[in-house]
Amino acid sequence: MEPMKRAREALRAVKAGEGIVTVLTGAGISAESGVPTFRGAGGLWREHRAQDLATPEAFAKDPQLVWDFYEMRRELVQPLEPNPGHRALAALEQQLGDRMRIFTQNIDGLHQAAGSQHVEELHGSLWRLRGMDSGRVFDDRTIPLPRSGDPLVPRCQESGEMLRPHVVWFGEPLDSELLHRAQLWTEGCEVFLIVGTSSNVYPAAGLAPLAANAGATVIEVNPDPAASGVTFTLAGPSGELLPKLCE
Ligand code: BJW
Repeated sequence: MEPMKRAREALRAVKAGEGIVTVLTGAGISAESGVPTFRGAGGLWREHRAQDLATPEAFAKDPQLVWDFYEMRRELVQPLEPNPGHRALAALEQQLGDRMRIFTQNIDGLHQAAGSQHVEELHGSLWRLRGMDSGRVFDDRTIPLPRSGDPLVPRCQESGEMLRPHVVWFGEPLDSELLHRAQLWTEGCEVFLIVGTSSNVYPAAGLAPLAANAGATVIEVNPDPAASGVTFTLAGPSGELLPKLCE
């Protein structure tokens, strides 16, 4: 039987029962919305050096350069819409309710824009900022960012502290409680769906093998599959394949 049919059957069995579906998404799910990926053709890390832009050392050395990079991405993403892949996952959640979680490596907010309610952002959000001293998190969807005091780098209007993007850079730990939740949902699921990630970046890349070791059916959706521990590979764009898988 073809992988799509078998993957659909695995998902249908969960819908009919009481099992859990855990989803891990990466940049590829947003590619058809127009968000650039990191590593493929046209990827951000092809044009920009990650160590100059997505590390705490880079921000300490040149906060303006790093902020310019994130401003550019906020401007790029703001007008974009979720695609049928995001929407298919939101529709699946309508059927499964609390029995489904999306853990996304993406910072673009497109799962939430598609209507998904249970989304956990492993690498943070383009739409939040964090105080360098207090660690306080600010929501901000306005572009350009409010700037006071220093005209180049945003600061908190109350405390004056410098603000940074609320994202996880290389060498920084993920929120430990969030990562723990991701691991629990991964170990406890019947179906683990991994979509649009090159599985290069840890600890997220360790989740699919964790699911497989715990006995889950692992379904990968990616035109260039890369995960390990996969049961069914659906090779193709998620905007086309997720609606077929989830309907
Ligand atoms: C489609 C498609 C379509 C295209 N449909 N698909 C163990 C082993 C080795 C290294 C490490 C390890 N553990 C930790 C590390 C170090 C490091 C790491 O993993 N390095 C590797 C690169 C070697 N990890 C970290 O540093 C992490 N922190 C950490 O481990 O801390 C430990 C610590 C503990 C205590 C104290 C201190 C530290 C943090 C990693 C943070 C990653 N951050 C970024 C930037 C976030 C903010 C931003 O966006 O600017 O996250 S990097 C970037 O990569 C971004 C992404 O979320 C992440 C993953 O990328 P993703 O989503 O997989 O995208 P791509 O482009 O790689 O792939 C796209 C895929 O889509 C491809 O497969 C395409 O085929 C596919 N695709 N079109 C479906 N239409």
